Formats: sequence, C-alpha cells, structure tokens
Amino acid sequence: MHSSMLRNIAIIAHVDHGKTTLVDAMLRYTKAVRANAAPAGALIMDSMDLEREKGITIRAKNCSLRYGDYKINIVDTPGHADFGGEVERTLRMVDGALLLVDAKEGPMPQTKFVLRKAIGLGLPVVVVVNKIDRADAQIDHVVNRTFDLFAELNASSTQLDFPIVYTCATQGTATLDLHRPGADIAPLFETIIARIPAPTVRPDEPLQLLVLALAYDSFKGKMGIGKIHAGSLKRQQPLLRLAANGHQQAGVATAVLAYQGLERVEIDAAQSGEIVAVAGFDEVSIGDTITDPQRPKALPLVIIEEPTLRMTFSVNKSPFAGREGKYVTSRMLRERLQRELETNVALRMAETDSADTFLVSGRGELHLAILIETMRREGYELEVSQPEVVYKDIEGLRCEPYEMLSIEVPATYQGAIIEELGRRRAELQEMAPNAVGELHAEYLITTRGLLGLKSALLKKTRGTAILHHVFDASQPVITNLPPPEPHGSLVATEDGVSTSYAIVNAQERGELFVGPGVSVYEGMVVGEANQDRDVELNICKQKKLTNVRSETGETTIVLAPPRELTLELALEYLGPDELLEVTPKSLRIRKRIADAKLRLRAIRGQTPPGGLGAS
Ligand SMILES: Nc1nc2c(ncn2[C@@H]2O[C@H](COP(=O)(O)OP(=O)(O)OP(=O)(O)O)[C@@H](O)[C@H]2O)c(=O)[nH]1
Ligand SMILES: [Mg+2]
Repeated sequence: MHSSMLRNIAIIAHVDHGKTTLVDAMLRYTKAVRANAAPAGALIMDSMDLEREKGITIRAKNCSLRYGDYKINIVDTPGHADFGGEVERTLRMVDGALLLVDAKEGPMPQTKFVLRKAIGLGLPVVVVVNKIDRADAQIDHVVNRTFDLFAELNASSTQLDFPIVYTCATQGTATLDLHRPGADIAPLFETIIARIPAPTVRPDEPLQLLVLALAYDSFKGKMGIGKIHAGSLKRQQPLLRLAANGHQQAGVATAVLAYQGLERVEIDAAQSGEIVAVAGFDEVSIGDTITDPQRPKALPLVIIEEPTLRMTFSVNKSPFAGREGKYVTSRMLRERLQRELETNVALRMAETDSADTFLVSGRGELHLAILIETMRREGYELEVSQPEVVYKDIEGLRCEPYEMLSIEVPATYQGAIIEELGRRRAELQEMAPNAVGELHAEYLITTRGLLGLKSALLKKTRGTAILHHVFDASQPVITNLPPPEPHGSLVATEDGVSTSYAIVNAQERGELFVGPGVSVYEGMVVGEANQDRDVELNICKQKKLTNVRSETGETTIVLAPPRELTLELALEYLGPDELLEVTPKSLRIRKRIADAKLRLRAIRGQTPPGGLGAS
C-alpha cells in the first residue's frame, strides 16, 4: 500500500462526548470487527471490564480499518482529565485529530485542554458535532463557541478553517448539511480523507520510531508502540534503543505488529508513516527512540506528566486480613505495583521506611482509584491512606498543583458556590449564564482545595452541581488555605457482629456505614459522627434479657439504611489517622491505631503542652 493511502488520526474530546461510540460506528460500518465483537449494550473499543462497567475509557487504544482503498489508523483517547497525558502522547503519533463536541454541552474544560495540545502540535482538526439527535441540542451555539475556542487558543488560519461533520454516533450517521439527515457514517470518512493529510514519509532515511505507548504480551514481552517516523522496520532487523536518559541498547526486532481492527497482527515489514508495535526490548519505555544502529538519530523528548496525588499502599494489617484475598503479602504487593509501572506511564512508586508500605503517586483520584479497584478484582488485599497532593520544588520555590475547575449549576446556587470556593481560596476566572440559563463558572484552584469539594457542593446544591477539573500547572503553594474540615468517626470499641439494638442507639450519634449482622473489629470506623470528634461506641451490644416484659410492649424500631461506601466515597472520607482496608469483597475504614487508649495517647502526644489541639 502506498503511504498516500494511509491516514493516522486521534479522536479527542471532553469526557462522555461520544468518542468511543463514534469509533465503534466506524468499525462496524467498515466491517473491521465481527458483528458480535462486544456484548449487547457494550462498546467494542472500551474492552477493559472496568471501562464497560464505568462507561468511561481508561486507556487510549489503537485500531485500524479499511475504507475503500484507504487504511485508517485510529486512536481512541480517554476524555477524563486524569488521563490527559495519554491524549498528549497519542497526538504525537497521528497526523490529524477529530475533535468531538457534544451538541448540547459544547466545548468543556477537557475540550480546551486537548484542543490546545492538537493546535500546539500544528495538527489539522476536523470538528465533529456529535449527539445531534438530542432534543436539547443547540448546534449553532455550540459551533460558535467551538470557533471561539480555536481563536482563543491561537489556531493557525488553516486550523481555523476546520470542516464540521454533524453526527449521531449511536445511530452511526453523519452529515455535512444539517438540512439533510445522514444515512450512514461515510461523510465522516470522506472528510477525513479529504482534510487530514497522509503521513509525511522518509523511506530512505535511517529508521526512527518514537515510543509513545506500551503494551505487554506474554509471548512477545514488552512492546513499544509508535509511528515509524523515518525508514522502515522489518522482523529480525538490528535495532538500537536510545533512552531519554542517554542510555543506549542494541537489539533486534523480534516481532513487528500492525493493527487490524482491534487486533495486533504480526507482519514482516512496515514502512515509514505506519503505526506499529515492536518487540525486542524488555526495558522499552515511553520516549525512547528506536533507530538504526548504523546511523542512530534520536527524536525530540516526550514530556511525561508529573503526578499530582499520592497515597500509601500497604499490606492489610486489619484483624480481618487474609480472609478474602488471594494475594496478601508485601512481596506480592510490590511485584504487582512494579508490573503496573511497566505500562501505566503516569504512575510512580517509592519504597518507604517500612518494608510493607509503598508510596504510590498518580494523576488524580480516579487514576489511583482505578488501580485499587483493578487490584482488588484480581484478588489483592491492601490498605491505603488518605490521598495527599504532591509538592514540587521549582527554582527554589515550594509549589503545588493547580487545576482549572468548571462548574455548571442552577443560578439560584450562585451564592453557595461563591462562598464555598472562596473558602477554598479559588480564583474566579469567568462566570456567565450558559445557553440554557444555568450558571457557568470557571475557577483556578489548588488540587488541595479540590479535595472533598465535590461532595461539599453536591450537598449545598441538592445534587445539581456538575464539576470538571483539569490539571493546569504547578505554582507556589498557597499558605492561607484553611485545613479541610475535620470529621468525626463512629469507632467500634470491640470485635463482634453489629446488632440492630446497638445501631438504634448509634444512629443518634451519626450516620452508620454498616447495617446489623456485619462483622466489625475494635478500631473500625462504622459511621460518620454528627460532631467533628470521634465517638467510641459498642456496635455489638446485645439487648439485656430481662424477665419483666415492658409494659408498653415491643415497639418496632426503624433502622436508617447505612450509607453505602463506594471506593471513591471512602477515599474522600478518609482522615489522616485513618486507613481504608480494601479486599476483593469489602471496603472497611479503620483507625490507624486500633486500640482506643493508645489512640488517645497518640493524639495527646501530638498536642504541645498547654496547647489547644485535641479536646
Ligand atoms: N443521544 C446520543 N447519545 C450518544 C451519542 N453518542 C454517544 N452517546 C452516548 O454518550 C455516552 C458516552 O459515550 P462514549 O462513547 O462512552 O463517550 P466517550 O467520549 O468515549 O467517553 P470517555 O471515553 O469516557 O471520555 C454513552 O451513553 C453514549 O451512548 C449520540 O450521537 N447521541
Ligand atoms: Mg471513550
């Protein structure tokens, strides 16, 4: 195939605007996948179990299809801000991008983030207004705002001259003219071919391939994925790997693979312009250039996103440790985390003073929560600490991560929003009514200020606030940020099984996380107290048996349903002196120090003599 018949594109957008649905429609239309490639209702490209359950894309994924005589390589990217680094790298592998915009929501924070990257790389962009079937679509308004966004981001005149395709990804239709409903997705393909250029190729130059993604195969080992920038690549060809740190390693291409539909298939050779996976270096990592040993040439560095949040992962030391998981030792935990580091690019791990505790850093709460959830499903038990932000020293100044936050909320809650964000020292950037008359506000806020914000705002706006945030930059630390409001926990004083009788009394002191008949242990957090201090209570107390029947007879007792602790909620709840115990079956919060007397002594120990502190 001649390289002029090749197109390499990435699909970028804000979370949920329909990227994966659109890629699925393209795969189905060109019959690149079997009709039953995914279970009913599931997306083919969201192939990980957790992606299907959560309905979000977690990892960027490549696929490839044929449209007429053309071969189109597509990378579907995740829209959630925690995975923004994936998008940035992916864009360096392609020659153009489809920017999807929801026909109702219009450009959102992550739209801006990904478009800024595409414009910065000089890529041509096709705008796809998706979900035009929505009853509340406001297409003209969305197109205008998209144009404004291009202008604001200093798009070149060719980029500003973007074509617009209107789609309904769920029905698999596209049209260039809103007055003529689309019949199939072909107009989108035609636009891609006409407006996204074929890759520039340098077939006679030495091989250069920049590794921008990693994959692991149990037979072929670790593989580097990227576009062949120059030269060609054959199976068994001698190679040289140039690492970002200057390290060089000689090897051979033990396998070369290209995409066919969703599969990676072995091929004998690939030409300049193609996106391939190459095996042969077990230590291959992002940013390496794979090149010709005779005439090695490195490609420009890839910037890998720095972590913003961190927490400890430790061996489960609760009294219930080992009851529900298969993998429970520190060796198993360490090996699992090391394996994750092989392909989870933005993740970091450091050892600590304790042999069974590791410091794990990532891009945000979701990034870390997905790792925890994946591990528990694989059968691991662990304990994690409250997430905290990662500080960095930049030119001698202590800096912390800042994010751009956008909020959509009914206008009546304006006061509540301003108050809560003011308290968290956020800087207002913009506040205006949106097209449907709600309030749209943008703030610059520290990642620290964001912790716990979502549940606080949902409470204050009766669940109506919609929040999105994207990492902006590390900047000098804010010194006057008030510490997060402390919470008090209801803490079990003994091992046993919770009883209705005890819960009736306990629910006057706060909101329970457990119902009756649940095994608990001393030091386990069984609820959130009404006050901001911990309350110790016996949740296993049995009703005393008396031989005198109460005069009034038995009254039926009403138990409030316990608050369900999801992983996300539990991580947000954790205080500094608490840990979350994670097993394949359970999530339990506990005090780091289980024994009530020792715990009290530890608190007193922290209080300076005569100081205020713990009351
Ligand atoms: N009404 C309507 N809904 C759509 C359309 N396209 C996608 N959706 C729905 O929008 C939701 C999100 O779709 P996805 O394809 O998962 O969105 P995404 O952009 O890949 O999301 P992330 O990868 O998590 O960023 C799903 O519920 C889709 O069914 C469309 O054209 N019309
Ligand atoms: Mg997706």
